[in-house]
Amino acid sequence: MSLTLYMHPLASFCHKALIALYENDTPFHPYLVDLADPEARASFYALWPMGRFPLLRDDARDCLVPESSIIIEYLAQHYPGKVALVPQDADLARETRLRDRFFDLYVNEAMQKVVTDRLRPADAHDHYGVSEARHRLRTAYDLLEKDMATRTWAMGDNYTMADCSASPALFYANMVIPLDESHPHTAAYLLRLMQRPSFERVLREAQPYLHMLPREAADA
Ligand SMILES: N[C@@H](CCC(=O)N[C@@H](CS)C(=O)NCC(=O)O)C(=O)O
Repeated sequence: MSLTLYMHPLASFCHKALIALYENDTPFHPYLVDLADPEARASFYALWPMGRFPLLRDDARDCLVPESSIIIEYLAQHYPGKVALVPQDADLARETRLRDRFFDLYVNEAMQKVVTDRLRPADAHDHYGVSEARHRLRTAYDLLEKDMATRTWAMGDNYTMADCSASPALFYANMVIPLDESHPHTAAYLLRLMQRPSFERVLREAQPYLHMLPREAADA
């Protein structure tokens, strides 16, 4: 087995890469990085000084691949499987990348801004930034609601990389601003994502760590 994924089972961008690996039953070794452990943190930073996971190591090709979208592109290119996560057609591939960016930048990162602010000391909250992030998230929900009224998956009938990104982004965002009755099509889409065996497995594996999430509504 040549692939190692440096990850944490609670981290949303790691979920995205794990979903891609599980979708195609790609063999890999999961390497849990505990950033709270000084030794583990130092070795991870020595490998990738940006200190962000997921990070993929491929011994067969002797390379290191950071960034969740690039990891999925790399897997699609070098370890393709039954699910074409990046379509062959150039226009469809570009549209898939746009939707992948949308979920990462406007849903996942907005959600993370709200959640990580809850971990800050009482005198260091960024109320303005959190309020902006919540506004961005609501705008993203409204745009998605229109799209998901007529689509099964983010790109239509075919499951792609954009759905890998959507899964953890919407799962955690739904805890920050519930989709409930206001965005029924997006809520139904999240349910479909959660019923997909790849994401079901990721959530099952994250279960023992979910209590670590900062849930108190310090930003409400
Ligand atoms: N753009 C990166 C983002 C990766 C990222 O933000 N990872 C978070 C976990 S979801 C992380 O490594 N956090 C650790 C830290 O910030 O110290 C990607 O798509 O992989």
